[in-house]
Amino acid sequence: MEATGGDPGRRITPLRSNLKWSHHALDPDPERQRTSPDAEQQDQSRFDAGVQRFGRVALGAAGGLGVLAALAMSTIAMVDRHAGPTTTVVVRTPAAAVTAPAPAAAAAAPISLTVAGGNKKGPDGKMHDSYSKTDFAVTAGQPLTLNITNKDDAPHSITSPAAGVDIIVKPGTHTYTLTVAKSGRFFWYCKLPCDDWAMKHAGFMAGYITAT
Ligand SMILES: [Cu+2]
Repeated sequence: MEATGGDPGRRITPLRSNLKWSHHALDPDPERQRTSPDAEQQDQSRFDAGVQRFGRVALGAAGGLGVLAALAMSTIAMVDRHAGPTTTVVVRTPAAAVTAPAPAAAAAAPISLTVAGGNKKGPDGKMHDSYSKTDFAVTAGQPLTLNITNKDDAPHSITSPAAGVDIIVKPGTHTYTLTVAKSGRFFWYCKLPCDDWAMKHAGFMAGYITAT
């Protein structure tokens, strides 16, 4: 009647091979993965001791209970291995985090763009005024630097009442700051009379500001 576990050796052997495998697979120290014959012998002794202690449980349990017992023994073997005088306890102190202020979020890289009159063909086949870039992504509350070269002889603007943005873009190259307090996707347009069609179409004298 082998199924009743009359022969302890027959029941324990498969558990042993399982344990040796999981034991090493779980070991976080790669140095230990290369087991010398000595270490192998120690492991075996340690394992055998564990089997002695849990033999009754392992033999008495059937099916899933046997697996649980195997896991328990594996855990105990790992604890044994790390116990003892050589155990190092690393205490992480939060001193650095407390004394050093968190680094400020990196400022967004400045964006350079141009604006010119009658320089971009529209779907109507006519040339229209346009900004070279009309979609802007910003972080809410953080300024985005815009280096804008206005090649036209009249000012244009980047205006979005909903976003609280109203930048007057003078002729020549100047630096402006685009800041949106709240997150959202906002339509903007050039509010200064220039190209009526372009002022209503994104990609020309209008576009979107996306603040996240
Ligand atoms: Cu304009």
